[in-house]
Amino acid sequence: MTLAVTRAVTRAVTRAVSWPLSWAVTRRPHRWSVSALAVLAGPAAVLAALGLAGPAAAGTGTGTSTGSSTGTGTGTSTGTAPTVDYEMPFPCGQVWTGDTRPNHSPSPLALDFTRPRDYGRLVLAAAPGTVIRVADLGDTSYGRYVIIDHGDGNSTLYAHLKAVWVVQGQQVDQGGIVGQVGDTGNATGPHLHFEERTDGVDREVWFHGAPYIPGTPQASGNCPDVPLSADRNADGTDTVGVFRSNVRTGVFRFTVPGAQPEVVGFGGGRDIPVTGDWDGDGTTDVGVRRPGTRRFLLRNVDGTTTAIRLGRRPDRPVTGDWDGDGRTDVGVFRPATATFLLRNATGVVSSVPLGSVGSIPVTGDWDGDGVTDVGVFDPSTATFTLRVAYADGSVTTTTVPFGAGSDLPVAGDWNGDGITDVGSWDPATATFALRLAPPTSRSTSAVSTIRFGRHR
Ligand SMILES: [Ca+2]
Ligand SMILES: [Ca+2]
Ligand SMILES: [Ca+2]
Ligand SMILES: [Ca+2]
Repeated sequence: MTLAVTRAVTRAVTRAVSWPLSWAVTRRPHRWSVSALAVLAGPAAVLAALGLAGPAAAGTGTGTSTGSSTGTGTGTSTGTAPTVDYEMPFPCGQVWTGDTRPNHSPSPLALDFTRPRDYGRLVLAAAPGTVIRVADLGDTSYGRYVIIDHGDGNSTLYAHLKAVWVVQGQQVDQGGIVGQVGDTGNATGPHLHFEERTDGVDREVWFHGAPYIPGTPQASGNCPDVPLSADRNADGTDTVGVFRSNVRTGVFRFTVPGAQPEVVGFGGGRDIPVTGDWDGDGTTDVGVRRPGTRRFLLRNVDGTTTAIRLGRRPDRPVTGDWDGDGRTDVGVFRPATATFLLRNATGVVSSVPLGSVGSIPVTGDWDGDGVTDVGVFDPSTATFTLRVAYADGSVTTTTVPFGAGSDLPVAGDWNGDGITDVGSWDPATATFALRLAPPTSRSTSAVSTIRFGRHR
């Protein structure tokens, strides 16, 4: 991605947010992070490094595929790193053990992951990508399974699922929920059958930059930051932030110009973050959508939580002031039908079709009339499509190419002119690029860059 001007104000923000990487797990073992050292010291140290208290969760699982599991954990490795930085397909910090055997189908390189009480546990995407297959083979083979395409011939496969939470064609981020551990297909007990593939052929499974040694309990490092925006001081200008999935809790971190980041703990580790001004006081509040219960949990100023149930599990949460009353409402984008479902203050839900199954939703007030509009980001073309509906019933859509296909889109009013601007966050560098012009403007606009969050 090419980035243009970095303004002085942005440099000040960048200085202010250059906080240390204090968390226990960093993403690359070659940095000799706490986690890398802990891995060398054994599973107990891994748990300690991840802040998991209590007895070690490592232990024998309760079921494998047909045949006995004979993983030996000899430590042999073919030594070839995948070109995708995979993480374990489980929530941050959860400890799982994968095993295999010589006659494991389709390859001894496939792994069966188990842990105590594993039935129904969440299965997460090991890397970002496109869901290219959702299938159900009944009582045979993989049963209910999903394949995610990560580009350049790389894919991952998740089998024997109890339930699938994604649809074919959908974009999933790293850590996105794929489904739940089950025992469908040819399985004698619950477990996750997992494969990493290159050009459709199984390859040695790697996690967190290192080969996984079968039979070894390992804590998941699938703890990606998610970018977001907020106006935390009610000055009419949005700043950026990230939501971090910790082992048990969710943590919002917002940039604060000239000061240390603001940290707000809310939600659980697998929740999807949302932001909005729920009470209309001008300050952006935090919230989450909990996919399992399909509930939005919105944190009020007085510390109470408002719960609103909306949508289905594969739906992606969105927020905006759909009715223009000054308070932010909730909604979802449904990938299967490429439709927004927007709930206003009285509970009425209206539907707005836009984009395609592979679109990532973004929302903002693109025309500055006080009513939030919808938009989508298409990763295949790195293009925003922004929709504005006018009072007379007419609708316009504007396309804005911005960022790269591997970026995650963000939207916010970066320059405080009342019109929402678009932006992007590059997961590889944890860098925001914020477009400082009305989205409907064709001018070559200035771009402000801010490095914030933990890169992947
Ligand atoms: Ca507020
Ligand atoms: Ca409203
Ligand atoms: Ca509007
Ligand atoms: Ca603006």
